Amino acid sequence: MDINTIIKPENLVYKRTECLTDRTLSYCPGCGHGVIHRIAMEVVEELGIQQDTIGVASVGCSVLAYDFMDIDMTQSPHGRATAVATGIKRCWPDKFVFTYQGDGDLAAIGTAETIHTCNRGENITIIFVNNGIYGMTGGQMAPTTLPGMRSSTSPYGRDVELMGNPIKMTELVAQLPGTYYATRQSVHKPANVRKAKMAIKKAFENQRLKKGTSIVEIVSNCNSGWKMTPVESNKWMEENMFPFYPLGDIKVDGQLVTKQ
Ligand SMILES: Cc1ncc(C[n+]2csc(CCOP(=O)(O)OP(=O)(O)O)c2C)c(N)n1
Ligand code: SF4
Repeated sequence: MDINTIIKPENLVYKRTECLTDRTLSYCPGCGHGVIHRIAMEVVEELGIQQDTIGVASVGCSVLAYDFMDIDMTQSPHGRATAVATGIKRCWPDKFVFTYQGDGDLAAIGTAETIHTCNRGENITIIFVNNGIYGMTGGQMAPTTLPGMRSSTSPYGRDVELMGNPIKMTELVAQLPGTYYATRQSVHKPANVRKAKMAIKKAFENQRLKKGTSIVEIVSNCNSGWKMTPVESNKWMEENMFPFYPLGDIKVDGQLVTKQ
């Protein structure tokens, strides 16, 4: 079989969504950000809302998200993404507005914005990529760094006595009345990618129904910052991140999900 037979349209099994640009992603090979970009934009395409979606990129490795997502986007550094998204949504209540934030951005410099946005029940979608460290700036400890986890600023492992406990932001904001949907997903395996995509779709559909804030946390790797190969980092994530940050729904349709 020659190449021209293989690439016939009827043999097509995957096509990149037109909601992504042709730019080469700036992420490290093996990093979850690229997959999360793809599924977010596939959701936008499937819902037919490319012209009606406005994204807010934050600070961190995803600072250039507006180069990769072919929709209207702005950028709001230093944790202010949900505040900017609030303003955009209030000006254009019928647009689909989302933020794309790492844990350093959302759970450290943006703690106040995140909590108050959820508490106000702003009708937006928050995509929160939790890789447990500050990726872009060199792998420093973040509020989400696990106890004992090594980072460039906790080279002997996070000492809880000295550095405090990690914050489970999604559980925290799920307690707030304005948070309508809170879930934690991952993208390290095809089945998980599908679940994460369904969660992002639900979060966008909640906006159409004007239900309040939806937050989709995606536990991801930072293979460069964790100083591991992509395969090692996914294994490490399963063995260490998931027990502390269990995958699954935390609040659905405004109701907290009781874990058995
Ligand atoms: C001292 C200092 N504080 C804050 C910043 C802002 N800042 C730029 S990138 C970054 C890291 C963001 O990490 P995260 O949100 O976890 O995203 P990742 O790069 O891991 O995807 C921060 C905090 C900075 N550069 N220097
Ligand atoms: S430094 Fe980490 S978070 Fe940033 S692109 Fe590389 S692997 Fe991804």
